[in-house]
Amino acid sequence: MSDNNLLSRNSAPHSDVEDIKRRSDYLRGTLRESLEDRITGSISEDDNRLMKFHGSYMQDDRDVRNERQKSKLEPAYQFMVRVRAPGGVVTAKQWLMMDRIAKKYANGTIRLTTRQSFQLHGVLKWNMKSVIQEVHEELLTTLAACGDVNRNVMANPNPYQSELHEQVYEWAEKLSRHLEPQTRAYHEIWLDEEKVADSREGEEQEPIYGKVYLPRKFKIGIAVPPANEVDVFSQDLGLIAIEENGKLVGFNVAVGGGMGMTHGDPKTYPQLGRIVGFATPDQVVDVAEKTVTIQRDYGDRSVRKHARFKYTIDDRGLEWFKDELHRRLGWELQPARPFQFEHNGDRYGWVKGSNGKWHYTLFIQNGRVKDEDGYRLMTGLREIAQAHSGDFRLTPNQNLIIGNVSSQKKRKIEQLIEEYGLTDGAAYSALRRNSMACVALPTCGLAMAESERYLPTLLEKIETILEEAGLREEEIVIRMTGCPNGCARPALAELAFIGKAPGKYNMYLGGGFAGERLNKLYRENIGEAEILSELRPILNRYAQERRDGEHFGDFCIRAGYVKEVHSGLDFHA
Ligand code: SRM
Ligand code: SF4
Repeated sequence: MSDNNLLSRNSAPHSDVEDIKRRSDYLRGTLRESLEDRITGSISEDDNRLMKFHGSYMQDDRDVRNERQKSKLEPAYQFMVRVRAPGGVVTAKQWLMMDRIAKKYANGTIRLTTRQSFQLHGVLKWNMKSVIQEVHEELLTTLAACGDVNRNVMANPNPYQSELHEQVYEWAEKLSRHLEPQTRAYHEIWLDEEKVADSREGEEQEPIYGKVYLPRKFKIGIAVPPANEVDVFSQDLGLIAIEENGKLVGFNVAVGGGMGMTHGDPKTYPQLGRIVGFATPDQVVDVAEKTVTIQRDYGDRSVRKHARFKYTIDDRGLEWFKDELHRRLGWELQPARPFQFEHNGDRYGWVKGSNGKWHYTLFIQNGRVKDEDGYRLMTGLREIAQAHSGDFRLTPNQNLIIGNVSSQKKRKIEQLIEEYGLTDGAAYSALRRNSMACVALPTCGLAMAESERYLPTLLEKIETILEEAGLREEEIVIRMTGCPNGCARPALAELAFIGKAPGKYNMYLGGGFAGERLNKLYRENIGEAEILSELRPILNRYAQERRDGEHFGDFCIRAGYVKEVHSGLDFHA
């Protein structure tokens, strides 16, 4: 489809970002010039939009913003760099590279994200090129880690079903490669490739995306039942692996999930993906490509808040989508196959995979890898990476698996885990083991409240209530974000806090334990004291009245605290 046709479908005036993309010459803009400008640590706003496609955001340290303003200094500009790893799988050598560049160019910490990628914070403009080159040398990339394209493809790390995981991971990689932007801009700007004159336009130069790329970000995740760590229903395109006798036979296809919303704007809402059928493995790349092109052609290019695929589907209907998909494919999806999810959290400690290798899942509080007094996590992981011949897997819950450890190496890894006191979370409450918090302050420009820096403190206080109620070992999924964009997928948690203002949160209850149901607003704009006084009686009642095996989210609905929500259209109702 030509870009002109594409815009005629979106007859409303398109957003500024669409113009920036169109004028950018396939993501080049004036990024090269902006990076070379030594007068400021920042880049222009237009280039910042394009920078996202290259895997980075310009930020400023919000902790020192006011102080610098008073001293008439420009904000402390710095860049966040996101490194993609399909399915979260990296080699020990790649881990060591991330560790090295985090210390050399960033703030000395590594952030494991909720989509199984790495993030570095605090990189200065002058060091951006070196960072990206060093990432590239180890065969990883920042390209398309952000921006209006397909993002990091998630896949269930599932160590105990190692053979199935291998097969699923292969498809995550294939999808990731197939949907990568084709522009050479990344190679020219960061890797010093010569620009070769290219007269090809639109579909020829970017066969899937065209000149203006997608209306908005696009996300794919693959789950392997009974585990739903990737929160498959939060993805624009969710794939549910179906196996027979340990072999992958295909995927149920779910479309139109997403978490983001804006406080006070009921036209925005989190939504669950809906299953539209089943595809065999060799069909799945085609299904993904056609789904992406449907969103490319029909997604809203005028209002970015309304531009995600979930709104395209909700506005036009699921039947419309299925017809359009089948028309583009030239064949029809088969009926969906049965499956059952049991949880969306990680399983910690050692497990032996079906391939005979060992895997150890470590608890990493909110995904932040750093050295602290008394807990040298970053050094410990560096030592492990130096001794380890298997892989590392970033989990969708911000944790880390030391994967594919041979029986011979297991003792050595165990020794290092012990030496550095690295934890599998067993010493923590089950609530903390099932917790996630987004980055928020001080780096995230959109944060309204603390998240990563605050959740551990709040958890301590909730843990006291849990102890009293005898619920310390009760698995409850809790998530916090600093704003309603939903980066820690809070709308799927049994208990969630979404930032509203400094120290104030909206409190949500009733999400499904396996990520199959949205939660619902319970209390608005409350601070810590109210959070605790609201939560105490609910947890106490849960301890006394819960049925055998009843999860907290289910109980909150049965006990009448909130209504059950199976569609984003009812989220605000
Ligand atoms: Fe996110 C924007 C961090 C996963 C929904 N997200 C941001 C930015 C880049 C802020 C910005 O635009 O200026 C945050 C950078 C903070 C920082 O300082 O590092 C940010 N998002 C993150 C990460 C690092 C959170 C984490 O703690 O791990 C996650 C990186 C994922 C990755 O590796 O690719 C992250 N973001 C998510 C998820 C969860 C997921 O994808 O599974 C969501 C909800 C799912 C979804 O997309 O619907 C999510 N992020 C958003 C949104 C809302 C999008 C929307 O539909 O409205 C924004 C804001 C935007 O795009 O305008 C956003
Ligand atoms: Fe920032 Fe909001 Fe995402 Fe948290 S949820 S990282 S505050 S955009």
